[in-house]
Formats: sequence, C-alpha cells, structure tokens
Amino acid sequence: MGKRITIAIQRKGRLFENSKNLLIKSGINFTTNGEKLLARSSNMNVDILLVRDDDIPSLVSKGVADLGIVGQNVLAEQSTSNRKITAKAILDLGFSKCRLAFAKPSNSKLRSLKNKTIATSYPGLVKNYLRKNSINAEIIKINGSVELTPYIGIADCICDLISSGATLEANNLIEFKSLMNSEAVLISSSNIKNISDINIIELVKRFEGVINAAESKYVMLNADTNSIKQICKLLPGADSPTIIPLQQKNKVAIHALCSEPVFWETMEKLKQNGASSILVMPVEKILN
Ligand code: PRT
Ligand code: ZN
Repeated sequence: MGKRITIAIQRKGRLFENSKNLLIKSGINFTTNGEKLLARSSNMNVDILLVRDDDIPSLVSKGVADLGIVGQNVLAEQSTSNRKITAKAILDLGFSKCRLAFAKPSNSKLRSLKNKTIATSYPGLVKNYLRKNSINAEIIKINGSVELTPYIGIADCICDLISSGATLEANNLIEFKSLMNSEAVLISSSNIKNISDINIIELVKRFEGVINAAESKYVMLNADTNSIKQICKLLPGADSPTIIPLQQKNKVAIHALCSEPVFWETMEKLKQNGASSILVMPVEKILN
C-alpha cells in the first residue's frame, strides 16, 4: 500500500458541493458531517482535509496536502503577497466560474481609476493591475460586503467577484472593467510534470476524466445515408462517429461522443440537415 494522499477542499461554501462531487465521481468514497476537519476515504488511500478556502494554497504549498481545490482568484491573490505560496494550478475544474472586476455606482461620473479609492478583498491583484497600467490610486482592503463601500463614502468604486451580476444590480453598481476570470482549479505543490507519485498521477487522471465527461455528451441520431457527411460535420468535437446501418434502406444510425456542448441550436441544425430521433445523453466517465 502506498502513502496516503491528502486532498484539501473547502469545508463549506461555494466550492464545497462541486469539490465533493468531483471526488466522489472519481471513485473516492467518504462522508463528512460538516464539523470534522479530516475525512478518511473508506475505499481508497485518500484523506480529505476540510478547511477554509483561504488556507488551501498554503496547505498545499507546505506539502500538508498533496492536492487542493480552490478558486484561481484566491491562489492568484495569495501568490501576489506571499513568496511561500508556491502551489500551482494543474487542472481547470470548470465550476465556480466568476470574474474579478471593477464596478462603480450607476450614477458615478468616474471615468478612470486615477487618484480614486478602490475597496476590494483582492488588494494584491488590484495593486498589480494598477502598477502594470501605471495608475496611481488608493486601495482599501475590505473583507466582506465590499459592494456597500461606495454608499458609506469610503470608496469611489470596488473590485469584487461577480458571477450572475445580481449583487451589483441590487446595489446600483455597474461593472466597468474586468481584471481576471476565475474558476475552481486543482492545485499541487509542483508542476504536473514533476509529480512523481504514481498514485497522485492516476488520481489527477481520474479527475480529468470526470471533468471531460461533464462537458461531453453521447449523441445518437438517425439519418439518410446521403446526409452522413453533413451531419458528422455538425457534431461538436466528435472524433470519429460510428455509422450503423438500419433495417430501413438508405438509413443509418450515427453515434458520436461530442467533447463540446451540444446546444439546442446544434440539434435544430442537425434536424434541418435530415437527422431524426436525436438523443443527447450525459457521459459519466471517460478514460482516454
Ligand atoms: O469560509 P471560506 O473562507 O471557506 O469561504 P469564502 O466565504 O471565502 O468563499 P465563498 O464560499 O463565498 O467562495 C469561494 C469561491 O467561490 C471564491 O473564492 C470564488 O473562487 C468562487 N466564486 C464564484 C465566488 C462567486 N462566484 C461569487 N459570486 N465567490 C464569491 N462570490 C460573491 C461575490 O464576492 C459577491 O459578493 O458573490 C457576490 C456576487 O455574486 P453575483 O452572482 O450576485 O454576481
Ligand atoms: Zn475564504
């Protein structure tokens, strides 16, 4: 039996559900009661550390955890101010997508950030942005409710995470510049190429398989033999569809694994090109 692998995930919050589901879909069985700091997998050599997201980059950098799941925003912010944060993102996980962006009151005349006061929970990233663009401005670090600061007169604008935009709207703020896009990432203390533990490599491959499967769909449809070429061209990210003859003459079934999203528009186009009985099915796991 090899050494146990430790994975740090957020104990509760926006990242928790998706992080937990990723581990479970990757075959790691475990239960949490929301209180425990450590959960042991019942079927694999894996321990799960349940912590605040802010602690994940340093736990992984120090080697307390082999892998961690955290927002790119948190990793990037901590990396600006702490040389000890050496953890690297090794896999984009596709959930908890948001952007870090500047916003101002909708009635504000603000045209540039020059000499303005910016409230943010991301002072390091904002400072780097200002420096890169040679802008002189003041940064106020606020840990929560950043969106209220322009109204209590302590900031001209804010730089905060946005996903749906509902919070900005509810506070009469409008976004005017995006600083970075973020999503949850798998982090490790070293680059993927330098990971030597075979068990960790295998686990990362499983995560990758689950992530790829989440975007992939298995498409089955029927078509006339003379429309095969056109239809195959329309299947998003399909490598090599399977063509199966049907009992009805000049009719085939086309089956394909599509690695890109299959939207209603795509299905409607397929139909216009002679496809019928179009089925789009979820894919659970992929091992390439
Ligand atoms: O307790 P702990 O420290 O672990 O959690 P936390 O409170 O620091 O973090 P949490 O759970 O709120 O968020 C964890 C991560 O989710 C963040 O670091 C981001 O990577 C990601 N994420 C994705 C978001 C959002 N979307 C998001 N919308 N984090 C925060 N928000 C907030 C934002 O700050 C603003 O207040 O939601 C509001 C805006 O949302 P919309 O939908 O109204 O635009
Ligand atoms: Zn946090």
